[in-house]
Amino acid sequence: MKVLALLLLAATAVFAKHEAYQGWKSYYIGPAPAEKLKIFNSIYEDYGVDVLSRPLVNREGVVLVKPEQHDNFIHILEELQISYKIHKDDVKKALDQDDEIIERRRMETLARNGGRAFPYDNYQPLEVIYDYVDDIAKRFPDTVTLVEPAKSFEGRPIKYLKISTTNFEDESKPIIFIDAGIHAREWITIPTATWAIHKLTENITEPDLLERFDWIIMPVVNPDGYAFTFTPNNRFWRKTRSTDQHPLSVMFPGVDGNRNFDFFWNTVGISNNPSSDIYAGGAPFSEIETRVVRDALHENLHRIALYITMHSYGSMILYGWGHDGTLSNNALGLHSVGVNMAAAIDRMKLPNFPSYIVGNSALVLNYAAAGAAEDYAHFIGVPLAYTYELPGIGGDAFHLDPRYIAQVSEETWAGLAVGARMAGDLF
Ligand code: 0X9
Ligand code: ZN
Repeated sequence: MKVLALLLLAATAVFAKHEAYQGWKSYYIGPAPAEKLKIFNSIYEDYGVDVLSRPLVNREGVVLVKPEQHDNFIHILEELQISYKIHKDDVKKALDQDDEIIERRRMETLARNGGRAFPYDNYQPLEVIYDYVDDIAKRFPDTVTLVEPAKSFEGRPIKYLKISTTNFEDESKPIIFIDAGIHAREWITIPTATWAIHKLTENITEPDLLERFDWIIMPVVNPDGYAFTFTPNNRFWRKTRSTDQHPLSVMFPGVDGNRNFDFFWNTVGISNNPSSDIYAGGAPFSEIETRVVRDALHENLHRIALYITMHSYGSMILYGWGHDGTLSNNALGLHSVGVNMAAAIDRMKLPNFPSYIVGNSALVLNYAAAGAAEDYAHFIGVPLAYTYELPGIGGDAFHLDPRYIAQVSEETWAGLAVGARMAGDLF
Protein backbone atom coordinates (compact mmCIF):
# COMPACT_ATOMS: atom_id res chain seq x y z
CA MET A 1 0.00 0.00 0.00
CA LYS A 2 2.79 2.34 1.02
CA VAL A 3 4.66 1.54 -2.23
CA LEU A 4 1.54 2.23 -4.26
CA ALA A 5 1.08 5.58 -2.54
CA LEU A 6 4.70 6.49 -3.23
CA LEU A 7 4.37 5.48 -6.87
CA LEU A 8 1.22 7.56 -7.19
CA LEU A 9 3.00 10.52 -5.60
CA ALA A 10 5.92 10.18 -8.02
CA ALA A 11 3.54 9.94 -10.97
CA THR A 12 1.66 13.08 -9.85
CA ALA A 13 4.97 14.90 -9.53
CA VAL A 14 5.88 14.00 -13.13
CA PHE A 15 2.48 15.01 -14.45
CA ALA A 16 2.44 18.28 -12.52
CA LYS A 17 5.75 19.24 -13.98
CA HIS A 18 4.50 20.80 -17.20
CA GLU A 19 1.13 22.06 -15.98
CA ALA A 20 1.72 25.52 -17.44
CA TYR A 21 1.67 24.04 -20.94
CA GLN A 22 -1.86 22.72 -20.54
CA GLY A 23 -3.76 23.62 -23.72
CA TRP A 24 -0.66 24.61 -25.69
CA LYS A 25 -0.18 23.17 -29.16
CA SER A 26 2.77 23.06 -31.49
CA TYR A 27 2.54 23.40 -35.25
CA TYR A 28 4.65 22.68 -38.26
CA ILE A 29 4.85 25.88 -40.30
CA GLY A 30 5.79 26.12 -43.97
CA PRO A 31 7.84 25.61 -46.03
CA ALA A 32 6.99 28.99 -47.54
CA PRO A 33 8.46 31.43 -50.07
CA ALA A 34 10.99 33.96 -48.79
CA GLU A 35 8.58 36.94 -48.83
CA LYS A 36 6.09 35.07 -46.67
CA LEU A 37 8.78 33.95 -44.26
CA LYS A 38 9.83 37.57 -43.89
CA ILE A 39 6.30 38.55 -42.91
CA PHE A 40 5.99 35.54 -40.61
CA ASN A 41 9.26 36.43 -38.90
CA SER A 42 8.09 40.00 -38.35
CA ILE A 43 4.72 39.12 -36.79
CA TYR A 44 5.02 35.88 -34.81
CA GLU A 45 6.02 37.70 -31.60
CA ASP A 46 2.70 39.62 -31.69
CA TYR A 47 0.94 36.31 -31.16
CA GLY A 48 3.18 35.21 -28.28
CA VAL A 49 4.40 32.40 -30.53
CA ASP A 50 7.63 30.64 -29.59
CA VAL A 51 9.70 29.53 -32.58
CA LEU A 52 11.62 26.33 -31.88
CA SER A 53 12.93 25.97 -35.39
CA ARG A 54 12.38 28.47 -38.16
CA PRO A 55 10.39 27.61 -41.26
CA LEU A 56 12.52 27.87 -44.40
CA VAL A 57 11.79 28.04 -48.13
CA ASN A 58 12.49 24.32 -48.38
CA ARG A 59 11.86 23.08 -44.86
CA GLU A 60 9.09 23.29 -42.29
CA GLY A 61 9.64 24.86 -38.87
CA VAL A 62 8.02 24.12 -35.51
CA VAL A 63 6.35 26.71 -33.27
CA LEU A 64 4.59 26.67 -29.90
CA VAL A 65 1.27 28.43 -29.48
CA LYS A 66 -0.56 29.38 -26.25
CA PRO A 67 -4.22 28.39 -25.96
CA GLU A 68 -5.51 31.96 -26.00
CA GLN A 69 -3.72 32.65 -29.29
CA HIS A 70 -4.62 29.52 -31.32
CA ASP A 71 -7.49 31.09 -33.23
CA ASN A 72 -5.73 34.38 -33.98
CA PHE A 73 -2.56 32.63 -35.04
CA ILE A 74 -4.29 30.17 -37.35
CA HIS A 75 -6.28 33.03 -38.78
CA ILE A 76 -3.16 35.01 -39.67
CA LEU A 77 -1.46 31.95 -41.18
CA GLU A 78 -4.51 31.39 -43.37
CA GLU A 79 -4.60 35.02 -44.35
CA LEU A 80 -0.91 34.88 -45.31
CA GLN A 81 -1.48 31.54 -47.04
CA ILE A 82 1.30 29.91 -45.07
CA SER A 83 0.78 26.17 -44.69
CA TYR A 84 0.61 24.62 -41.24
CA LYS A 85 -0.28 21.38 -39.55
CA ILE A 86 -0.43 20.16 -35.99
CA HIS A 87 2.89 18.94 -34.58
CA LYS A 88 1.74 18.15 -31.01
CA ASP A 89 -1.90 18.53 -30.17
CA ASP A 90 -1.14 18.42 -26.46
CA VAL A 91 2.20 19.97 -25.57
CA LYS A 92 1.91 19.11 -21.89
CA LYS A 93 1.34 15.45 -22.67
CA ALA A 94 4.26 15.44 -25.13
CA LEU A 95 6.53 16.92 -22.44
CA ASP A 96 5.36 14.33 -19.90
CA GLN A 97 6.16 11.61 -22.42
CA ASP A 98 9.60 13.13 -23.04
CA ASP A 99 10.27 12.99 -19.30
CA GLU A 100 9.30 9.34 -19.18
CA ILE A 101 11.63 8.50 -22.05
CA ILE A 102 14.49 10.38 -20.39
CA GLU A 103 13.82 8.70 -17.05
CA ARG A 104 13.67 5.25 -18.61
CA ARG A 105 16.97 5.90 -20.33
CA ARG A 106 18.46 7.19 -17.08
CA MET A 107 17.66 3.90 -15.37
CA GLU A 108 19.04 1.87 -18.30
CA THR A 109 22.29 3.80 -18.61
CA LEU A 110 22.88 3.89 -14.86
CA ALA A 111 22.57 0.12 -14.76
CA ARG A 112 24.87 -0.22 -17.77
CA ASN A 113 27.49 2.22 -16.44
CA GLY A 114 27.70 0.83 -12.92
CA GLY A 115 25.78 3.71 -11.35
CA ARG A 116 27.62 6.51 -13.18
CA ALA A 117 25.86 9.12 -15.30
CA PHE A 118 27.68 10.62 -18.29
CA PRO A 119 26.74 13.92 -19.89
CA TYR A 120 26.66 12.35 -23.34
CA ASP A 121 24.42 9.38 -22.60
CA ASN A 122 21.31 11.35 -21.67
CA TYR A 123 20.01 14.86 -21.05
CA GLN A 124 21.54 15.59 -17.68
CA PRO A 125 21.09 18.16 -14.95
CA LEU A 126 23.85 20.75 -14.60
CA GLU A 127 25.44 18.91 -11.65
CA VAL A 128 26.16 15.82 -13.74
CA ILE A 129 27.79 17.91 -16.46
CA TYR A 130 29.87 19.91 -14.00
CA ASP A 131 30.92 16.76 -12.11
CA TYR A 132 32.12 15.32 -15.40
CA VAL A 133 34.08 18.45 -16.31
CA ASP A 134 35.68 18.59 -12.85
CA ASP A 135 36.51 14.90 -12.97
CA ILE A 136 38.16 15.18 -16.39
CA ALA A 137 40.31 18.07 -15.15
CA LYS A 138 41.41 15.97 -12.16
CA ARG A 139 42.11 12.84 -14.17
CA PHE A 140 44.04 14.50 -17.00
CA PRO A 141 46.14 17.18 -15.24
CA ASP A 142 48.85 17.01 -17.93
CA THR A 143 46.55 18.17 -20.70
CA VAL A 144 43.45 19.69 -19.09
CA THR A 145 43.02 22.95 -17.17
CA LEU A 146 39.69 23.84 -15.60
CA VAL A 147 38.88 27.55 -15.79
CA GLU A 148 36.11 29.15 -13.75
CA PRO A 149 36.33 32.77 -14.83
CA ALA A 150 33.12 34.02 -13.21
CA LYS A 151 29.84 33.17 -11.59
CA SER A 152 26.57 33.42 -13.50
CA PHE A 153 23.94 36.00 -12.59
CA GLU A 154 22.46 33.60 -10.04
CA GLY A 155 25.87 32.59 -8.73
CA ARG A 156 26.59 29.32 -10.49
CA PRO A 157 30.14 28.84 -11.75
CA ILE A 158 30.66 29.21 -15.50
CA LYS A 159 33.27 26.65 -16.47
CA TYR A 160 35.45 25.83 -19.41
CA LEU A 161 38.27 23.45 -20.10
CA LYS A 162 41.52 24.30 -21.84
CA ILE A 163 42.93 21.17 -23.41
CA SER A 164 46.50 21.23 -24.63
CA THR A 165 49.62 19.04 -24.77
CA THR A 166 51.74 22.14 -24.13
CA ASN A 167 49.77 23.95 -21.44
CA PHE A 168 48.69 26.55 -24.00
CA GLU A 169 52.31 27.72 -24.19
CA ASP A 170 53.10 26.80 -27.79
CA GLU A 171 52.19 30.02 -29.53
CA SER A 172 52.34 28.37 -32.95
CA LYS A 173 49.34 26.12 -32.34
CA PRO A 174 45.90 27.10 -33.61
CA ILE A 175 43.10 27.12 -31.05
CA ILE A 176 39.66 25.61 -31.60
CA PHE A 177 36.95 27.19 -29.42
CA ILE A 178 33.62 25.42 -28.90
CA ASP A 179 30.74 26.55 -26.73
CA ALA A 180 27.25 25.21 -26.07
CA GLY A 181 24.13 25.88 -24.07
CA ILE A 182 23.90 29.66 -24.49
CA HIS A 183 20.23 28.96 -25.27
CA ALA A 184 19.04 27.07 -22.22
CA ARG A 185 16.45 24.81 -23.81
CA GLU A 186 18.73 23.56 -26.57
CA TRP A 187 19.71 20.53 -24.53
CA ILE A 188 21.28 18.50 -27.34
CA THR A 189 24.08 21.08 -27.69
CA ILE A 190 25.68 20.17 -24.36
CA PRO A 191 26.48 16.51 -25.06
CA THR A 192 28.22 17.53 -28.30
CA ALA A 193 30.61 19.69 -26.26
CA THR A 194 31.18 17.07 -23.57
CA TRP A 195 31.68 14.41 -26.25
CA ALA A 196 34.42 16.60 -27.75
CA ILE A 197 36.04 16.69 -24.29
CA HIS A 198 35.73 12.90 -24.11
CA LYS A 199 37.39 12.51 -27.54
CA LEU A 200 40.32 14.70 -26.48
CA THR A 201 40.93 12.99 -23.15
CA GLU A 202 39.38 9.63 -22.32
CA ASN A 203 38.94 8.28 -25.81
CA ILE A 204 41.60 9.61 -28.17
CA THR A 205 41.20 7.98 -31.55
CA GLU A 206 42.61 10.87 -33.60
CA PRO A 207 45.77 11.93 -31.73
CA ASP A 208 46.57 14.64 -34.31
CA LEU A 209 43.59 16.64 -33.05
CA LEU A 210 45.14 16.84 -29.60
CA GLU A 211 48.76 17.22 -30.78
CA ARG A 212 48.16 19.88 -33.39
CA PHE A 213 45.62 22.11 -31.65
CA ASP A 214 44.80 23.72 -28.34
CA TRP A 215 41.13 23.51 -27.39
CA ILE A 216 38.76 25.68 -25.38
CA ILE A 217 35.47 23.95 -24.62
CA MET A 218 32.71 25.68 -22.65
CA PRO A 219 29.84 23.18 -22.36
CA VAL A 220 27.24 25.35 -20.58
CA VAL A 221 27.52 29.07 -21.30
CA ASN A 222 24.20 29.77 -19.55
CA PRO A 223 24.07 27.56 -16.44
CA ASP A 224 21.21 29.55 -14.81
CA GLY A 225 18.97 29.15 -17.82
CA TYR A 226 19.91 25.50 -18.22
CA ALA A 227 19.17 24.70 -14.56
CA PHE A 228 15.87 26.60 -14.92
CA THR A 229 14.74 24.35 -17.81
CA PHE A 230 14.81 21.42 -15.38
CA THR A 231 12.35 23.09 -13.00
CA PRO A 232 8.56 22.69 -13.34
CA ASN A 233 6.92 24.63 -16.17
CA ASN A 234 10.11 26.04 -17.63
CA ARG A 235 11.23 23.48 -20.21
CA PHE A 236 11.23 26.11 -23.00
CA TRP A 237 13.32 28.75 -21.24
CA ARG A 238 15.90 30.17 -23.66
CA LYS A 239 17.48 33.24 -22.07
CA THR A 240 19.73 34.04 -19.13
CA ARG A 241 18.05 34.72 -15.76
CA SER A 242 19.18 38.29 -15.05
CA THR A 243 16.73 40.66 -13.40
CA ASP A 244 18.70 43.91 -13.64
CA GLN A 245 18.30 44.94 -17.27
CA HIS A 246 15.00 46.74 -17.35
CA PRO A 247 12.45 48.05 -14.84
CA LEU A 248 10.30 45.03 -15.79
CA SER A 249 13.12 42.47 -15.66
CA VAL A 250 12.19 41.33 -12.16
CA MET A 251 8.87 40.23 -13.56
CA PHE A 252 10.31 39.13 -16.92
CA PRO A 253 13.89 38.00 -16.31
CA GLY A 254 16.53 37.14 -18.82
CA VAL A 255 18.32 38.30 -21.94
CA ASP A 256 18.84 36.38 -25.15
CA GLY A 257 22.58 35.68 -24.97
CA ASN A 258 22.70 35.41 -28.73
CA ARG A 259 21.44 38.98 -29.14
CA ASN A 260 23.72 40.40 -26.45
CA PHE A 261 27.10 40.47 -28.23
CA ASP A 262 28.46 43.80 -29.39
CA PHE A 263 27.90 43.34 -33.08
CA PHE A 264 25.28 45.73 -34.49
CA TRP A 265 23.76 45.22 -31.07
CA ASN A 266 20.04 45.99 -30.70
CA THR A 267 19.47 46.76 -34.38
CA VAL A 268 17.63 43.87 -36.05
CA GLY A 269 15.98 40.56 -35.16
CA ILE A 270 15.82 41.70 -31.54
CA SER A 271 13.29 42.99 -29.07
CA ASN A 272 13.50 45.73 -26.46
CA ASN A 273 10.80 44.08 -24.44
CA PRO A 274 12.21 42.04 -21.55
CA SER A 275 9.37 39.53 -21.83
CA SER A 276 10.55 38.61 -25.34
CA ASP A 277 12.70 35.58 -26.04
CA ILE A 278 14.92 37.75 -28.23
CA TYR A 279 15.39 40.59 -25.73
CA ALA A 280 18.82 42.08 -26.44
CA GLY A 281 19.45 43.34 -22.88
CA GLY A 282 20.08 46.86 -21.60
CA ALA A 283 23.54 47.15 -23.19
CA PRO A 284 25.91 45.04 -25.26
CA PHE A 285 27.52 42.40 -23.03
CA SER A 286 25.17 43.24 -20.19
CA GLU A 287 25.24 39.54 -19.29
CA ILE A 288 28.12 37.95 -17.40
CA GLU A 289 27.55 34.81 -19.48
CA THR A 290 28.31 36.61 -22.76
CA ARG A 291 31.18 38.54 -21.18
CA VAL A 292 32.83 35.25 -20.27
CA VAL A 293 32.70 34.11 -23.91
CA ARG A 294 33.91 37.54 -25.06
CA ASP A 295 36.86 37.51 -22.66
CA ALA A 296 37.93 33.98 -23.58
CA LEU A 297 37.79 34.97 -27.25
CA HIS A 298 39.87 38.11 -26.71
CA GLU A 299 42.44 36.44 -24.44
CA ASN A 300 43.22 33.90 -27.15
CA LEU A 301 42.31 35.83 -30.25
CA HIS A 302 45.67 35.75 -31.97
CA ARG A 303 45.53 31.95 -32.10
CA ILE A 304 41.84 31.09 -32.50
CA ALA A 305 41.44 29.51 -35.93
CA LEU A 306 37.91 28.18 -35.51
CA TYR A 307 35.00 29.15 -33.25
CA ILE A 308 31.81 27.12 -33.15
CA THR A 309 28.79 27.94 -31.04
CA MET A 310 26.32 25.07 -30.69
CA HIS A 311 22.57 25.66 -31.07
CA SER A 312 19.55 23.62 -32.02
CA TYR A 313 17.77 22.87 -34.13
CA GLY A 314 17.67 22.67 -37.92
CA SER A 315 20.77 20.80 -39.21
CA MET A 316 22.54 23.93 -40.38
CA ILE A 317 26.03 25.39 -40.36
CA LEU A 318 25.66 29.17 -40.41
CA TYR A 319 28.13 32.01 -40.74
CA GLY A 320 28.11 35.82 -40.93
CA TRP A 321 27.07 38.34 -41.39
CA GLY A 322 23.82 37.57 -39.64
CA HIS A 323 22.57 41.12 -39.26
CA ASP A 324 22.15 41.84 -42.97
CA GLY A 325 23.06 38.86 -45.13
CA THR A 326 26.19 40.44 -46.59
CA LEU A 327 29.36 38.37 -46.78
CA SER A 328 32.69 38.86 -45.06
CA ASN A 329 36.05 38.98 -46.84
CA ASN A 330 36.56 35.40 -45.77
CA ALA A 331 33.24 34.17 -47.18
CA LEU A 332 34.93 31.69 -49.50
CA GLY A 333 36.88 30.16 -46.61
CA LEU A 334 33.80 30.16 -44.38
CA HIS A 335 31.72 28.46 -47.01
CA SER A 336 34.25 25.86 -48.08
CA VAL A 337 35.14 24.81 -44.52
CA GLY A 338 31.40 24.88 -43.69
CA VAL A 339 30.55 22.62 -46.62
CA ASN A 340 33.31 20.17 -45.70
CA MET A 341 32.17 20.01 -42.07
CA ALA A 342 28.59 19.44 -43.23
CA ALA A 343 29.68 16.71 -45.66
CA ALA A 344 31.53 14.91 -42.86
CA ILE A 345 28.40 15.02 -40.69
CA ASP A 346 26.11 13.99 -43.53
CA ARG A 347 28.30 10.98 -44.29
CA MET A 348 27.64 9.69 -40.78
CA LYS A 349 24.08 10.82 -40.23
CA LEU A 350 21.12 8.47 -39.93
CA PRO A 351 18.84 8.27 -42.97
CA ASN A 352 15.92 9.78 -41.04
CA PHE A 353 17.92 12.92 -40.16
CA PRO A 354 17.88 15.89 -42.57
CA SER A 355 21.01 16.81 -44.53
CA TYR A 356 22.90 19.86 -43.37
CA ILE A 357 22.38 23.24 -45.04
CA VAL A 358 25.40 25.58 -45.13
CA GLY A 359 25.33 29.33 -45.65
CA ASN A 360 25.02 32.86 -44.42
CA SER A 361 22.74 32.84 -41.38
CA ALA A 362 20.47 35.69 -42.47
CA LEU A 363 20.03 34.20 -45.93
CA VAL A 364 19.52 30.58 -44.86
CA LEU A 365 17.10 31.52 -42.07
CA ASN A 366 15.45 34.37 -43.99
CA TYR A 367 15.86 36.21 -40.76
CA ALA A 368 18.45 38.82 -39.92
CA ALA A 369 19.51 38.97 -36.28
CA ALA A 370 22.21 41.13 -34.71
CA GLY A 371 24.27 40.62 -31.57
CA ALA A 372 25.05 36.94 -32.18
CA ALA A 373 28.15 35.15 -30.96
CA GLU A 374 29.45 33.82 -34.27
CA ASP A 375 29.23 37.26 -35.89
CA TYR A 376 31.05 38.87 -32.98
CA ALA A 377 33.84 36.28 -33.04
CA HIS A 378 34.34 36.77 -36.79
CA PHE A 379 34.10 40.55 -36.47
CA ILE A 380 36.93 40.70 -33.92
CA GLY A 381 39.12 38.54 -36.14
CA VAL A 382 38.40 34.83 -35.77
CA PRO A 383 38.82 33.68 -39.38
CA LEU A 384 36.29 30.85 -39.18
CA ALA A 385 33.25 31.34 -36.94
CA TYR A 386 30.03 29.34 -37.14
CA THR A 387 26.73 28.57 -35.52
CA TYR A 388 25.85 24.89 -35.69
CA GLU A 389 22.12 24.23 -35.54
CA LEU A 390 22.14 20.58 -34.53
CA PRO A 391 19.54 18.18 -35.85
CA GLY A 392 16.02 17.66 -34.63
CA ILE A 393 13.61 15.32 -36.30
CA GLY A 394 10.06 16.32 -36.97
CA GLY A 395 8.23 13.41 -35.38
CA ASP A 396 9.94 13.90 -32.03
CA ALA A 397 8.52 16.06 -29.33
CA PHE A 398 10.81 18.85 -28.24
CA HIS A 399 14.16 17.28 -28.20
CA LEU A 400 15.58 14.30 -29.93
CA ASP A 401 14.90 11.04 -28.21
CA PRO A 402 17.92 10.59 -25.90
CA ARG A 403 18.84 7.40 -27.74
CA TYR A 404 20.04 9.72 -30.55
CA ILE A 405 22.40 11.75 -28.34
CA ALA A 406 25.36 9.47 -29.03
CA GLN A 407 24.69 9.60 -32.77
CA VAL A 408 24.48 13.40 -32.85
CA SER A 409 27.56 13.75 -30.64
CA GLU A 410 29.62 11.45 -32.84
CA GLU A 411 28.56 12.94 -36.16
CA THR A 412 29.07 16.46 -34.81
CA TRP A 413 32.55 15.46 -33.66
CA ALA A 414 33.25 14.29 -37.22
CA GLY A 415 32.27 17.79 -38.41
CA LEU A 416 34.45 19.45 -35.78
CA ALA A 417 37.42 17.25 -36.67
CA VAL A 418 37.22 18.21 -40.34
CA GLY A 419 36.73 21.87 -39.40
CA ALA A 420 39.75 21.83 -37.07
CA ARG A 421 42.04 20.22 -39.63
CA MET A 422 40.97 22.59 -42.41
CA ALA A 423 41.25 25.58 -40.08
CA GLY A 424 44.72 24.37 -39.10
CA ASP A 425 45.79 24.16 -42.75
CA LEU A 426 44.47 27.64 -43.48
CA PHE A 427 45.72 29.27 -40.26
O1 0X9 B 1 18.36 32.97 -33.48
C1 0X9 B 1 19.39 32.49 -33.02
O2 0X9 B 1 20.01 32.97 -32.07
C2 0X9 B 1 19.94 31.20 -33.66
N1 0X9 B 1 18.87 30.27 -33.85
S1 0X9 B 1 18.18 29.53 -32.57
O3 0X9 B 1 17.04 28.78 -33.05
N2 0X9 B 1 19.18 28.47 -31.95
O4 0X9 B 1 17.84 30.51 -31.60
C3 0X9 B 1 20.54 31.53 -34.99
C4 0X9 B 1 21.69 32.49 -34.94
C5 0X9 B 1 22.21 32.77 -36.31
N3 0X9 B 1 23.28 33.73 -36.34
C6 0X9 B 1 23.10 35.06 -36.51
N4 0X9 B 1 21.95 35.62 -36.60
N5 0X9 B 1 24.20 35.76 -36.59
ZN1 ZN C 1 19.93 28.71 -30.11
